[in-house]
Amino acid sequence: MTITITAFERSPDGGKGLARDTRVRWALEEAGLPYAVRLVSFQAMKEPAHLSLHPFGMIPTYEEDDLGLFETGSIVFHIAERHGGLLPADADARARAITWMFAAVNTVEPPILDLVTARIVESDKPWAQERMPLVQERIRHRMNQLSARLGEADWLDGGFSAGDLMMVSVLLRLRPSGLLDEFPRLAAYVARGEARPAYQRAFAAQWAVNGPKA
Ligand code: GTB
Repeated sequence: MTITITAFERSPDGGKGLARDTRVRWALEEAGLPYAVRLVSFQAMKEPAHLSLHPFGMIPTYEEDDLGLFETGSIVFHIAERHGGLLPADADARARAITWMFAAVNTVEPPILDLVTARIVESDKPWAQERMPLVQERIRHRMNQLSARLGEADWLDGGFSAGDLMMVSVLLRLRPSGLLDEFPRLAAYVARGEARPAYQRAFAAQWAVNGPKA
């Protein structure tokens, strides 16, 4: 089995690991699977060869022999389903872990992405400053709920799972804004995820591509 993913030729984040290939790299590292990376430029992402893999012209994609996938939730789920270490064996615990994966991308990530949009895409609009507190309050509301559910636990539902991998990856995007640090339990949860050896290997691999060149 040969696995190839795509990633930015050079991520705009300069190696912070915030582009979405990092979560796929992390899942592959947790599963102990070797993989190759095809780096693509912004221009190449919009060309037919890449569009045949990713209809929306984005990274990451995932190729495994004849199978081609896009969407990180689906890719991480595929890896978790076929390989050990990311989903519990017990059927109910597995269903709950998958629920957390969906919660990460469907319920927690959207308000965080809205902040990114507000800061980058809409910053020159006359209403941008007025809207910002609303955007931030929506995030704080969600973070309060998530923090209350996590409580003093290390992970969202028993042991580390693909649900945590997705949630930590989503929360990482919040760190540059300073909002993550307003929620000490969530900041510690993210730090626990980052401390995992598999995350460290994934981060180092993307850093080798995107970090400042020596
Ligand atoms: N829902 C899809 C998934 O989860 O796979 C979203 C994929 C996606 O948004 N891909 C982005 C992309 O290819 C890269 S990760 N964008 C190119 C385009 O739209 O033309 C998003 C991202 C980009 C940059 C930073 N950064 O610089 O910090 C962080 C995250």
